[in-house]
Amino acid sequence: QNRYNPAEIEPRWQARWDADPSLYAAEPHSSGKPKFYCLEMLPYPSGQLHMGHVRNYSIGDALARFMWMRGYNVLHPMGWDAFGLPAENAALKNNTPPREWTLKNIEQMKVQMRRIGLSYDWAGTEVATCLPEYYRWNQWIFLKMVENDLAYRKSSKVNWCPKCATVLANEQVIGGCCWRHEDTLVEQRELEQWFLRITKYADELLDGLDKLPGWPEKVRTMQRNWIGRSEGTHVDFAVSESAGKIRVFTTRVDTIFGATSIQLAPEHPLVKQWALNDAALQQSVEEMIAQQKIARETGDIGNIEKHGVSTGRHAINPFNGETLPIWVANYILADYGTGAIMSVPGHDERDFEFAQKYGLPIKRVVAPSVSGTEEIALPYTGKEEAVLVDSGEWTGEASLEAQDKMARYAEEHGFGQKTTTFRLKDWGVSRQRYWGTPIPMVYCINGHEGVKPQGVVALPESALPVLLPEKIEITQEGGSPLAKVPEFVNTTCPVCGGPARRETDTMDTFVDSSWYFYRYTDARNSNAPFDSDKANYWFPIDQYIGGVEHAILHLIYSRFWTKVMRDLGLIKNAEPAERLFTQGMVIKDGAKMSKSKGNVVSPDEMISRYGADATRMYALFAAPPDRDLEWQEEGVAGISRFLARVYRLTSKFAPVVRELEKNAHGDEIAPSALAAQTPAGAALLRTLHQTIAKITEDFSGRWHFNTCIAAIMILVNEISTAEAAMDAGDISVGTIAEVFHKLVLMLAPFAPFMAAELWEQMGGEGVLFRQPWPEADAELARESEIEIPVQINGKLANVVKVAAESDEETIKAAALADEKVAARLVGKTVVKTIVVKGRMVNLVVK
Ligand code: ANZ
Ligand code: ZN
Repeated sequence: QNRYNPAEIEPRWQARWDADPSLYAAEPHSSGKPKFYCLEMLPYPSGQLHMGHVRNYSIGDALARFMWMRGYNVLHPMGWDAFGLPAENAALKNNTPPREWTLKNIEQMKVQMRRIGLSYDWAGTEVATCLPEYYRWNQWIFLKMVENDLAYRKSSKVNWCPKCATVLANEQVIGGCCWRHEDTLVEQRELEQWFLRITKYADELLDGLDKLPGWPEKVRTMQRNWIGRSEGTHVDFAVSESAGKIRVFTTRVDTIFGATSIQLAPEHPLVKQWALNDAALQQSVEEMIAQQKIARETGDIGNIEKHGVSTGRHAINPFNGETLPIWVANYILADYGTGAIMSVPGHDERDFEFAQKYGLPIKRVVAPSVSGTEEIALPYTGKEEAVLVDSGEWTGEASLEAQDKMARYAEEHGFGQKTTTFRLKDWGVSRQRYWGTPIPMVYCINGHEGVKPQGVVALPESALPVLLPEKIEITQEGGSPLAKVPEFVNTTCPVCGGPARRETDTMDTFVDSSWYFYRYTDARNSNAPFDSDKANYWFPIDQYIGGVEHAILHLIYSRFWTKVMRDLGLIKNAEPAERLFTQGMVIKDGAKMSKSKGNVVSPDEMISRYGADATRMYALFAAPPDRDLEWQEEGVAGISRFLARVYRLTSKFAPVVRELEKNAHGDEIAPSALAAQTPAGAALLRTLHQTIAKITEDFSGRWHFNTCIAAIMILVNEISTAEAAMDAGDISVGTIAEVFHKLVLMLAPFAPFMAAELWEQMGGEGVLFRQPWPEADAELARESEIEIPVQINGKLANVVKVAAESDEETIKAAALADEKVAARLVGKTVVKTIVVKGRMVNLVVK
């Protein structure tokens, strides 16, 4: 009857937990306890959990349970990132409506999550972003953004995947192809789109990263690069052949005497104008735009083969009056800086390559010293140590200082000024898809004076939610499916009552995930996205856990959304999450698990074979959580055997513990007094308290759950060894009770089903997961003997054991008495003995 049978234990406990919706519910913020908001990234409801989910959620679950046991008021929510393309694809394939398909998948995955025993407050928090109860607040916030000039419309080039028939964000373009269709080249299209003005927050988004020490450095670096703040100078060059001028952006105005041409992006407005009556130019420019368009649109121009064409026009360098030819070049990006540069081949790699190819002059204007005659190969790109040469009145100035002075000079003379440029662009949120949040705007046929842009009218709040129509035909061909639903499209203008058309694009699904964690704090609110008091109590998130693949977009959009909501007065915090943890991938046979590689291990199968406890414990044990985890079924089997051992031992002694508990009338069992211990009992208690100390520290520090579990294994080994002594009455009943009690408490975050079962068998009162976490007793944990390395002339000779409290003399005596040490000392004289108490002995000999 002491046989471990997870197939019996786990469903039984799951049913009991399901029957009590308050089990994992957060307490109201008046509870007086410190709060802990433990958040895992919400999944897309594909229908099946994968091992990456299991790992992510096992980490969060262990942490949430630990924090409950540490006395925190824990918010541990879960929801569904439920809009998106796969639902439409499924509709095409199986003829199931997206809503039905999505909700069915959610139910399926919820069953899986319950089976794993995850401690979510389903009743209080569950959110599915595809339901109007949620997406109406996307619309509501969108309207606030329109009101505050944070959402606007503009015509722009978009990445277009012909297979998805939709616009892709730049990050969804990988190597020029669609992220979902690795074999499909992305095209460019010009469309009217809605944009969110994330660039307004560029500085704050960047500077805020310095104040997030709880985020991994690599994530912060990725975000810094993504925002890409660049300090430089604008300089205006007059065009010789016309009245116009060309503004360039440069970070090296100090090199301006070395400019030998001006280079324009092929999309530059002047190029368009000149190409109108220059067929040859038109032709070359079109080719340039077509050829490297993807690399150029995504800014990925580092390695493209450089091409250019002369416009036959010229510009005047305002610093020295020199005349420079104006070219068009494919390595100049249209939407970075001003889309125009001064080309300095002597000091810039890309310009050098270009100048060599087209025979443009290459000049040296900075050098490591004033003499400027060093045989330093061009392009020379140094600047900290560089000095200007051949630069008129600026010759001899240090580069960095010259940048300042020359920018000021340009400003004084009205042809330039210091400026800051960002790589970050405004967030295009329009998608030509059905399964997303309708954008709450209409286009009125009456122009509406004063409404800008003309005829674009925001719906009033009272018109929300704009519901997605249920009856819809999804077809392969492109364009917005909603545009083909007249009942949806045709509406009346809220301003004049005249006929109007609804916006038929829907919002990017990154909108949904930008603020879902605020909704969790008040998920059933039907009057507001959430109550500010509740959000202010729970925020910032204490620990956010998820995949590093979300390091850039999701996390930047979430940070942006937080700042917008703060400025709208909805919340007080400036950042969503205090700490972020990115777990490693789950791999099999050395590769990421994926259907295409055929190396997917299904969580359900593992659970059926070994139980949920063994599966999740393995996911935590097999690697440190931030590293990749190589899934090995033998490893799960090993954990399952380990759990079986724990089960057998604990069950066996449970009646003893229970009896004692009964006699103690619910009082705590008397703490173990060392004096009353036999050596066997003392040794067991020592390991127990060392284990408690180690796990408590690992939980609060770096989450090395793998070493936590290893420590529990050592403890269980020790218990096994002591089994005979326990049987023989050589270890007191009180000690036995303490050991098993605390063992089960420590197992609770990792193997909750088995821990709950054993807790009950031992007669434990109340809910296991609300019991106080055991405290390590330093006195009990202290080793009675310690090992001291003995060195002779700095080289290790042997390790000796001494009583933990030994003084220097005793340690020295023990070292000299050691056989190996003594043997090495034969015929030598000890001239000096250095004893570092509790650490080591060094004998200096001649
Ligand atoms: C002249 C120069 C001389 C430059 C030199 C660099 C070194 P970051 O740091 O990335 O901001 N540039 C400016 N706009 C560009 C565009 N739209 N497409 C391609 N290149 C562009 O780089 C700024 C530098 O990148 C600018 O400074 C400009 O080249 C180039 F020795 O101006 B530099
Ligand atoms: Zn109108």
